[in-house]
Amino acid sequence: MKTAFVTGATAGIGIATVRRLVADGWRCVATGRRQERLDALVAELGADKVLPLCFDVRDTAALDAALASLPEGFRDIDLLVNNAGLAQGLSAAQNANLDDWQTMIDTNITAMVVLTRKLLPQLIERKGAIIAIGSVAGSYIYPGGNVYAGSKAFVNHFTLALRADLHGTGVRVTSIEPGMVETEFTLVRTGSQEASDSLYRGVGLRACRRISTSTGWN
Ligand code: NDP
Ligand code: 8X3
Repeated sequence: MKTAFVTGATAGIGIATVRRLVADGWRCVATGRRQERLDALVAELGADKVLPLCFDVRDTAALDAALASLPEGFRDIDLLVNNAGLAQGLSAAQNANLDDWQTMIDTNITAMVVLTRKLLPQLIERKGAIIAIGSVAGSYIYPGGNVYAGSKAFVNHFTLALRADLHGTGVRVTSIEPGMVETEFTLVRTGSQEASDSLYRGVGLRACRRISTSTGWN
């Protein structure tokens, strides 16, 4: 049985990814800051299938401790899903809150590259795979998207850079750039359930700009 490491598995795209992977026969390390959500996921899918790791991805010391705590059976990672991420605010750049910008850069960029670097040696050894969740916002910009859009452009570009560096190692690298998906994303971004409900109301189509795959993905 193969093992995936999925960040941001307490909600939205991450929790759906864990459910799908487990249904397809994978074991998953599921991460996030909300312990009760991780506990519920373990109760739902089974402790033999899901290993919860509760930590903030921006905290490198906590990440190191979490990785060191992985038990036999969840220690050998075949697939890294870099999903944890967020947007904060929708202000134009000239009015934006710098703390919001820093939070997005720390979470969407820095934490992702740190975790990826730490898992790369074993992913290479196991000829594993990396999937990064970018966004259409990384290519198609809207007012107020500024640093969020820039961080997602980084995700997409970093994925292409990884593919170049890892060519010949057997590691497969993919980015997925979803369009609007109804999750907790807009609630987190705006702090308003009403804003979230109104954005997603009536949205029937779910767009995905590109799924880029390296040779050999199937
Ligand atoms: P959600 O808000 O529903 O889920 C975000 C997940 O990221 C949660 O599990 C959250 O866990 C985790 N997370 C956020 N910050 C941290 C942190 N500092 N440390 C640990 N975990 C963190 O949003 P989505 O499912 O929509 O977002 C998932 C990814 O998809 C993001 O990268 C987002 O940019 C991307 N995306 C989303 C789209 C959408 O329309 N929804 C479209 C395109 C891309 P917790 O709060 O428990 O820590
Ligand atoms: C999230 C999609 O369009 O709300 O990446 O920025 S969008």
